[in-house]
Amino acid sequence: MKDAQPKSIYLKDYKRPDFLIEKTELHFTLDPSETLVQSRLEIRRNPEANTPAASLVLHGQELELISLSIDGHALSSAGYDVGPEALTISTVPDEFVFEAVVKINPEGNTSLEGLYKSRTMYCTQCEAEGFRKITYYLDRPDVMSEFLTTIEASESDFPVLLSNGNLIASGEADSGKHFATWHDPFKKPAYLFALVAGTLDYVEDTFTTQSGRDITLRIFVESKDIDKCDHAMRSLKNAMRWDEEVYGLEYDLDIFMIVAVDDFNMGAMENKGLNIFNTSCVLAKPETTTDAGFQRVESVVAHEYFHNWSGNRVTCRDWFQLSLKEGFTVFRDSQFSADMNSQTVKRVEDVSVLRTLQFAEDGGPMAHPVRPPSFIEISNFYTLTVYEKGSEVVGMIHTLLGAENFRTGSDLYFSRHDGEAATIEDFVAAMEEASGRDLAQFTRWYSQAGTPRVVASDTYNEDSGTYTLTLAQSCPTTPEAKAEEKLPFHIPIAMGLLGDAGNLPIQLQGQPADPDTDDNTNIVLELTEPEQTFVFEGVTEKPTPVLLRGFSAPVKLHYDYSREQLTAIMSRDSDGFSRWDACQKLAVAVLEDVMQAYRGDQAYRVDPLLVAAYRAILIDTSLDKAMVALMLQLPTEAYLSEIATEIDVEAIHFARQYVRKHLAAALSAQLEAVYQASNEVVPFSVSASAIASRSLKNTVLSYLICTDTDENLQLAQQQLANATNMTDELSGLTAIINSELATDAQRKTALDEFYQRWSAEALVVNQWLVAQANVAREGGLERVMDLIQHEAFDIKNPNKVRSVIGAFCSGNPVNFHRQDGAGYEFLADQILVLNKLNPQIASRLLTPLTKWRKYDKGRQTLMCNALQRVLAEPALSKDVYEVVSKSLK
Ligand code: 0A1
Ligand code: ZN
Repeated sequence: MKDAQPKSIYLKDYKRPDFLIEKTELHFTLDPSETLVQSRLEIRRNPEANTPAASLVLHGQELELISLSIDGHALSSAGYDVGPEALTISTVPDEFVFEAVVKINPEGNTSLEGLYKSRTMYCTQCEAEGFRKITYYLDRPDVMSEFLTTIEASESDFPVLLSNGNLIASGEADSGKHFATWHDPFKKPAYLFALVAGTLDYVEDTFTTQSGRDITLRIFVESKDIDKCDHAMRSLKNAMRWDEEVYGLEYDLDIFMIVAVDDFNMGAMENKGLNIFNTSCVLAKPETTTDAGFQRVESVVAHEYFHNWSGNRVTCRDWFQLSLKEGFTVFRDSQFSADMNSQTVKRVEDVSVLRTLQFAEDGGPMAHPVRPPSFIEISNFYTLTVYEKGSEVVGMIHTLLGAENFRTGSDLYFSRHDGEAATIEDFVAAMEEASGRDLAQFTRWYSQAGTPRVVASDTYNEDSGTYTLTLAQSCPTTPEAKAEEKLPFHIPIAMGLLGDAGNLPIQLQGQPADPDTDDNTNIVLELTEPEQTFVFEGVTEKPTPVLLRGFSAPVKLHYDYSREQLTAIMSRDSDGFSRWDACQKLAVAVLEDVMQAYRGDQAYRVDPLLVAAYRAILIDTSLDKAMVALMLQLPTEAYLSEIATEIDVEAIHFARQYVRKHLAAALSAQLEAVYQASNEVVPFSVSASAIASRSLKNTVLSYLICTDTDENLQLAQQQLANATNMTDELSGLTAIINSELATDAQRKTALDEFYQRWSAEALVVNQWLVAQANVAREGGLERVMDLIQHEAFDIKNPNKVRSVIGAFCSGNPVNFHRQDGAGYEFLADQILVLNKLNPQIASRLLTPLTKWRKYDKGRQTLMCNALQRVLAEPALSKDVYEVVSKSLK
């Protein structure tokens, strides 16, 4: 790939397709290494083409061409040209039938893109550009076609044959094999095509839509997993009902199917009527699945289902518009999860991911706007920015417009663009029309990269009772634009004022009080200028501003809070998110004290304010347990690294451990009491309150294990032995293997017994691998090198790669960032292997190395050396080339 340097593709070069495909008929004859794909495409010239070209150019990769014909006439090799990425036919009529026969090799397909084998099953992954590995086609999302798909295979090996839409015929084929024909009446781009064949069992249910149509729901799994489908089915039905109630959107086909696959690059895929899921995002039962796992299943099932409208009925014109479907769908699934569980907890979880991982992406060499202007390999742009920041951008529109106008805008968008491939402009225009608001400045969120910084300062005038708040915004330089070139964003800042006894009423100067609202302690300021001042009247005492309630915008907001002000917000503000956020800020300040002492070789001091604040939370039984658990969790090493100017790996790790131990010792009585109180035996449930209770108990256990008390080690051992669910069992195991009290033998016994108990459950074994990869004790790299030799590891399976290599490199900073660079060399070795097998996974694993600029000089050199070694590989995939070359720029 390196000989001809991979080219960038630009949004500004977008042209409408020269040809359209009205109808697509496919016939698959399945075989492990020689699958035959016959296609019949009804093609016509696009009357709206920008630059009508005479020749027909179809995408195609790794296809063995058997034959071609146009209108029934076979083409001789003089009539066409086949390259590694395209088939060109120089002259074609205005309207014609194109037929091709190609051979493909599913068994040899380790990229897991196109048609491939996973264990005993055939399945497909076509987003973004995988369909071109199945047959010659116009593989772009603005070419939408009706599909008719026939699959022919041995009935004994592949009793189940599935594709999109409705089953219209099945039976015995002339060959003696059996066949099934599926018809999808909804026009779709090729990236939403799917095929599955295998020996699968299913659970079935029905859903009656609001208009009274009965939909058959089926979840297909290997028979050993049939007892792990209930939660996904329940989640699916909840999602279907919720989308009707909240967005007025109803399902359209007569059947909705989900298939669980063990080898899958991403979480899941929204293929029309036939969603394909990574087993990790669909299978769940209490014995094998943690609470986080249950919640992930609920949200991913909902996410893929919601795509049926935001993605499938209205799709993207081109891949630069990816956030049109992904940002909106993540926003919708977050609203859903919040409604099903707890608003505040969901918000805290989402913001933690955003501030830790997306902000890091936005500050690194791969930073890009929510709508990137260019890419080399689109698979590299399924990012936290496109998904999570994209969702925040939709969320800001929701905040600015209000729920009602937002819903009107969404209705308009879906009705106006149903059956079309749309753009981000189309979405914003619908929102503007529905609300009468001008979002022109707001759209800069889609085109400017980087995390804006907002600095707040204030004055209070006691005599006049006025409080003046000044907000100033800026945005750092990112690869596509310098800081000075960036234009101000339109930033909604939800806020309130806190006084001694609680929140104060808000009266903004020059703005009449809103008679419609009974909550006058909350306001959304709109920051649109580089600097703006807001004056509040009738303020009877010097207030503490509570800024960015609910994290109303994806910005870094700075205000010079005193620690006392933070504890006041923590205990008294009306907004749960802000209470948690204040707690995090206080903890960061305390951790920074210790980091400073560590660097300066001074005595360590943990601010008693934090101890007191935690004590108050632990003894207040009226508080929501989930919130208590979240507040007790100190900012992660990843978050501390993100906010650092230069990452001091050792200081961060030391400080966090030191403060944890200090808190565990100072609060041991309260921690023990909370542990005992929440360790009751109750029937298992995944209700928000049951999850909250386990979360608090296990957070507390992670503190108890930091003490020097043998009884606490026994507590963890008992919990591991007696657990009736995976959340408790895994927390017990994690506590033991991280404990400094445990002996090597005790740690080994716990791990061996766990493995023996669960070796047949791939998803549990993955969690066992993650737990080990994350152990921060010395020797982590050697342990991980042993793990990749373990029988449970398989480099061809993305879940295993993520569980060992991914977890180690991003979740175990002290070991990965070893001073001698051995961690970096290990990762480069693995990336070079994966570059050949599965470029998408190889490229994603690179992320921790791309952040080299934030480390000390010594580490910078070592990290760059590892990247250079990867770049020197002669046969580098586009995926890896793009990330390595951009991160070294
Ligand atoms: N569209 C899917 C996820 C997905 C994205 C990219 C893929 O290959 C590059 C595969 C799947 C979703 O958002 O769920
Ligand atoms: Zn999605």
